[in-house]
Amino acid sequence: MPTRRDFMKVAAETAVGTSICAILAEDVFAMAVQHAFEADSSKASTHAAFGLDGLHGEAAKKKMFFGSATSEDRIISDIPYRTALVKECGIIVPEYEMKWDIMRPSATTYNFADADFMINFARQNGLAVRGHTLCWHRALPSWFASTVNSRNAAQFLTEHIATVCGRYKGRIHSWDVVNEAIEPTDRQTNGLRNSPWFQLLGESYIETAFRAAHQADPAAILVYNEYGVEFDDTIRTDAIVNLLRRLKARNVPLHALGVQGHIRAADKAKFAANMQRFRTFLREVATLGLSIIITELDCDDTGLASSITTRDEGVGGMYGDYCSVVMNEPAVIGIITWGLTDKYTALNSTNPRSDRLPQRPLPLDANMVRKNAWYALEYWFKNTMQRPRQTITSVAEERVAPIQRLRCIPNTQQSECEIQFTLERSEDVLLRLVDVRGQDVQILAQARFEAGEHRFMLNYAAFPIGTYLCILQSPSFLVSEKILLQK
Ligand code: 9MR
Repeated sequence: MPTRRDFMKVAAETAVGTSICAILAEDVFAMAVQHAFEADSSKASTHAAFGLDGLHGEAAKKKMFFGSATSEDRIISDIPYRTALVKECGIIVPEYEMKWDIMRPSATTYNFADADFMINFARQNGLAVRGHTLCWHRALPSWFASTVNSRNAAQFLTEHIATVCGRYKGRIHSWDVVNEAIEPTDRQTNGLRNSPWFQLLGESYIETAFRAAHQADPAAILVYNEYGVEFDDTIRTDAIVNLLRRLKARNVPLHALGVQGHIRAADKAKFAANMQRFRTFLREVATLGLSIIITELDCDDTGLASSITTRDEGVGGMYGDYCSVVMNEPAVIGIITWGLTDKYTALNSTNPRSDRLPQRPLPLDANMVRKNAWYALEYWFKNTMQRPRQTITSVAEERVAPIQRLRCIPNTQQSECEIQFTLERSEDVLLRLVDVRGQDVQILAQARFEAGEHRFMLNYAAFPIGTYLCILQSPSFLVSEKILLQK
């Protein structure tokens, strides 16, 4: 029997779960319902249908994109968060679900469930997806060290990439193929990090990874993703540019640099002092013919006083300074923040404040309220130059699976409503009626139904008149029908 979580997943995968209804006014509710019946889940129609005015909406006017890192549990469990995510973002990136430690429970098996959920959620809400990450020195599974050796490492790497990229072929806007391969303080050749992959394969692992990714998904934008380029560390930035140059010289399929953008508000003066060098670095990368994506922007507020106003102004100011550099570089095509709301920032565990107050590094606060950082991004999306072409359209925007037919036919004289649905195969089904606030009014059925047509009679004499939503869901689909119940 499917669990509640299975049903919740399906609700979360659609733009019209109780979630949306719970907070939107009735006219928007009506549009949401209509949207559920427009099987076309293209981003444009989603954002138009909901009349969204979030950051991606602004970015898209300049042919850029805005999105954020997210994860499965918070999408499933947190309705206001999920709503804000769909409203603000045009693209999401799984913070965990596509890393080796989640995808590879053993050397011979794959866990696709979590990544599949993210892909389906994105698809059904008209969002693009960044894949993160195919080759990294961290988040490796526990079996890795004792199983992967210099004889089989290339095989492990190429097989993993072929399998994962192949599975999501056409569904991924851009892949972080290799993550954080430079660390000059490790004192290896070419400033490369002394990572397990480097130890096993030498520098060639980087090229191997990009070639495997391109072969498996030729349409995806392939990204080398790196941090620590904003400040006065030219040994580091030179090593990065030289790596990119070597890869381009060898015709490696590399399309963009990912600049993570983990910054600190307390580094404002340091950032200002190095702005020109940061600009030059971005120019150098652009000159190699690469696009640039800001992939993990957040602004650590440690070092700022406890006051919320002080921190929000400090963080917002730093977002503004950062944007004044990156938005003025035409090669920068989009911005992703590492989380959307302070509620889920990883910084509270990786770098807690000394006063133990939760950090405020992201565009929305823990109640999904827009902060200075949000307005700084909005300002810069409004004031940046239009990019020459829309890169986000490289995402395959398929039609969602054919819906299971659901019809509701009210009979006002009898205060009854006939509910009919047709299943293409035998399914565990939940059929329920919710009000415009998304509250369950009645569970009409929760059972296994055979393929074919089914009918229910709902007596609504005791219900207040008004608009309701009839929802039919199973672990694999969710459809809904708006009903106006009058007497
Ligand atoms: O934010 C992520 C944190 O919650 C994870 O524990 C960690 C390991 O999987 O990864 C963090 O995200 C990192 C990203 O994957 C790569 N760049 C640095 C990010 C912050 O550490």
